[in-house]
Amino acid sequence: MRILFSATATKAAPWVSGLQAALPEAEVAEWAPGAPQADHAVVWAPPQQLLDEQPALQGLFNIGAGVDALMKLRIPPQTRVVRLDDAGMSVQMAEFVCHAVIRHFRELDAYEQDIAQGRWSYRKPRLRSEFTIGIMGLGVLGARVAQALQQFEFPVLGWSRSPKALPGVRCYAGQAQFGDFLAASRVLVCLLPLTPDTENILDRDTLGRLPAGGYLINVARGAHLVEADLLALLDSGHLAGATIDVLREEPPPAAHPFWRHPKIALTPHTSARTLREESIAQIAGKIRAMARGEPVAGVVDRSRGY
Ligand code: NDP
Ligand code: OXD
Repeated sequence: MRILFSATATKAAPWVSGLQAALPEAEVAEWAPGAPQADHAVVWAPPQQLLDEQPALQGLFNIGAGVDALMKLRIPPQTRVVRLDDAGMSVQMAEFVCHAVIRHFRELDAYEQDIAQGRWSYRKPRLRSEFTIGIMGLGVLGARVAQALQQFEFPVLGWSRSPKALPGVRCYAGQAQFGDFLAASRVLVCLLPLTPDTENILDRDTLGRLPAGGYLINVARGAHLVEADLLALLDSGHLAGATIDVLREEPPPAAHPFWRHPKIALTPHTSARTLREESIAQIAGKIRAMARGEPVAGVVDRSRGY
C-alpha cells in the first residue's frame, strides 16, 4: 500500500514518519510531482496537480475538520474524502468557546481595563438566564460545545440543517426556524462548515436579528462573516463585541481593522488545533478499516460540501 502526504504550511517530516510508524505495512512518502500511483493521500489544501496525477486514490484524508479547501478542487469521483472526526479537537473547541463566553459574560475585559487604571470597581452581576447561547452547527464540534456550556448553566440553543435532539439544548433546524433561533440568541457561536449555503451567512441581516447587545463568536471560517457588516453593527452599538478566530485572509493585512478594534478579541485560527498523534492514529485506523472493507466515520458527502 502506498500513501502520499501533502500539506500546505505544515512540516511534512513528522507526519510522514508518524504515518509510517502507524502503518508499517505501507510505504509513506511526501508527495512531489510525478510521484508513483498511491492508494491514499493525507492532505491539507493540496495542489490540484496531486489530484490530477493520482486518479486512483481510494481515500483522501484531510488533516482538519473543515473540507472547504478540498471542495474547491477536482477530485476523482471514486475517491472518498474523509475529514478528521474530532481527533482531540472538540475538547479544545469547547474550552475556547466557554472561555470566550465567560470572558464576555463576566465582563473580564472591563475588569482588566479598570485594574490597569488602578480602579477597584464592581459591576452588577448579569443574569445568566438572559445569556442564551445560540450555536450554529450541531455537528462533532457544535454538540460538544453545547454540552460544555451547559456545565455553566447557560441556556443553550442550537441550529442545524436537519432536526436534532440534544439533551438540554433547544434545537432549531433549517431556514424556517433560523429567525426564531437568532432572535433568541444573545451570544451567537458559528460552528458551521463553509459551503455555498453558509458563505456570508453572518451578514447584517443575520447579525441584526440578534437581540440588542448581542455578541458573536466566529470559530468556523472567515468567509462565513461579512466583516464590514460586523464593524457597522459594533459601531452602531447593536452588537456588544465579538471573538474572531478565523478571517478571510489569514494572517490579515497590517491595516485590517480587526487587529486593534476595541470590541473584537482576535486569535490566530487557534481555537481547535490539529493534534498530530491523535490524527495519525485516527487516519491509520480508517485506512485499515477501508482495507478490510468496513465503513469509516467522517466520509464527506460531496453533494452537501461537508
Ligand atoms: P460537522 O460536519 O460535524 O457539523 C456541521 C454542522 O453544521 C451540522 O450540524 C450540520 O447540520 C450543520 N450545517 C451544515 N450546513 C448547514 C446549513 N446550511 N444550515 C444549517 N446547519 C448547517 O462539522 P464539525 O463540527 O466537525 O466542524 C465545523 C466547522 O468548524 C468545520 O467545518 C471547520 O470549518 C470549523 N473548524 C474550525 C477550527 C478552528 O480552529 N477555528 C477547527 C476545526 C474546525 P446537520 O447536522 O443537519 O448535517
Ligand atoms: C479545521 C481547522 O478545519 O483547523 O480543522 O480549521
